Amino acid sequence: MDLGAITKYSALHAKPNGLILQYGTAGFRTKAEHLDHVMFRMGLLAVLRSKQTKSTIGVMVTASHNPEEDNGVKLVDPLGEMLAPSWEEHATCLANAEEQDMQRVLIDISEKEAVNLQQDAFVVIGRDTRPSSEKLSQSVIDGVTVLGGQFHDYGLLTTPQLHYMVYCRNTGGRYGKATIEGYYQKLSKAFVELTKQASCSGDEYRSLKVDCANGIGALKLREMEHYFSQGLSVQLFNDGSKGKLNHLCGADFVKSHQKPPQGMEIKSNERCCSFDGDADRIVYYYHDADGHFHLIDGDKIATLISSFLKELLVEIGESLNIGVVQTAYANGSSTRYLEEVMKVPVYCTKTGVKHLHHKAQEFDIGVYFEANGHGTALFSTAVEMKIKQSAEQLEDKKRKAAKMLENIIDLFNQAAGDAISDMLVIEAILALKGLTVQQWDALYTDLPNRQLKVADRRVISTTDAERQAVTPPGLQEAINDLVKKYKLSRAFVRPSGTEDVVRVYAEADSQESADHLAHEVSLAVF
Ligand code: 16G
Ligand code: ZN
Repeated sequence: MDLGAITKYSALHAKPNGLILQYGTAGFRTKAEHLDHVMFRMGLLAVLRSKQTKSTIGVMVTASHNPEEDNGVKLVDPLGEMLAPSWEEHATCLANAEEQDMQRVLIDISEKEAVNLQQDAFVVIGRDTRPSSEKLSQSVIDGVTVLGGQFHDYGLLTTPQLHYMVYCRNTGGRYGKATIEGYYQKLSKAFVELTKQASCSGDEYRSLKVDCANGIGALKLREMEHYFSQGLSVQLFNDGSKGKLNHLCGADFVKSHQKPPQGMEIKSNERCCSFDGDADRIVYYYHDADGHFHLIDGDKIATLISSFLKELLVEIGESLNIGVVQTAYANGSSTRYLEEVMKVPVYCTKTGVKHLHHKAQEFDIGVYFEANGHGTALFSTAVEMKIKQSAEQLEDKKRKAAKMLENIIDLFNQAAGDAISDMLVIEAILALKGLTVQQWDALYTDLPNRQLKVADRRVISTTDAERQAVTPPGLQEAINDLVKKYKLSRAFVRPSGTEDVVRVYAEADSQESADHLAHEVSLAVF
């Protein structure tokens, strides 16, 4: 390590005095003007992580659904996964070190993690469309090069595309080609194969309105659309040509306000979806004939996907274990439907993609979605091989089903939840099953629910995948008593991982009851 050079360059990316940041569930996120030093230091850290794992590491510059003035950064581990927890702590330490302590912190991390400093390092970098992202990604590159790391700058990418690149590079090309072209080709080939088999080929199944949150999703979908246009035509809204990123549009807006984005005209029963600002989340929606808005969130997406996968397995005659992973935010109706009607085991983890992803890896086929629309499906290597074999060896209907499953596996981004990939999976399933958006929505009825925020997150700690409050003492008992007053009710509180607030969630048999319960629980938090 050339400590002299690090000190010199670090001074060019100086940390604002007194600024303390934490590597949270989605990396670092704050106002873009406060992030230059963090970017430089994450470049340094990515090199150390790359040397330690002897693999390519990813750095993504984005603040997802946050306002345009914000930015953020997260590191991507070798298999396209979120950074390991012990390295999250290193990231926090390094980002908060005062200038004069930088060298010591870097040496500490290298020693603790037994990093061989002679080892080569390779880092890949991607960024979203925020005005601040280009300069900030340059600061990441400064950090990488000052520690002697090699890099490839992919420039503008969706977050899941960067995860895909990292995964491809570390699996010797087995998963796919680590180029944007490779990504488009892999997904589109699988999608077109699938839709060829769909018997319902009416226009209804072939067109979709997409709200791109004025973000990177628009750019990438435009580049990609001619690859899959044979199977689907997409009409893009909020494509960044006029509006501001995530402003009154995008998956987060639609999910939290339960209304359509601005700038999109919706005719009754038309299928629409929204991406978030970095295209790793997706929700669907439509207006019914009476003009009522219906949201189809991550829970219903998981239901559609897991029921389709289960049907294919039955058809092929394979009994593999499928698990669905949710968080405490999953609507009670979705959990009940999955367990009681579909007979699929459901597991609950803490909020944050890394928790769901890890749990989903325990199954032959693990489907995970957060209600907010972030999710994907994971297939074990053994399953992938088995299905490939079946697609070659079986006959007739069974062979057809195995072939379908093989393509569905290729269509999922198994490195991370991916709005583009999920959209194509959903569109393929709807076409193959001949389901309209209303029929999909009618699988079950969401229980009315309400979310509120209250201050002070430091007093709250939780257990049981955030469903039970441990502190302050007496709070959980109070929540239990309140919940008993309502029908089909459930409520929990949890400290947010991204804002300085406590989140309150309540659901019940009517909107009025859910609203009351949420209000009463938030009073109990004080
Ligand atoms: C982050 C998480 C998201 C989670 C959200 C919860 C990732 C990539 N993102 O954005 O999955 O739903 O945090 O936020 O893990 P909260 O803790 O403020 O409720
Ligand atoms: Zn996002």
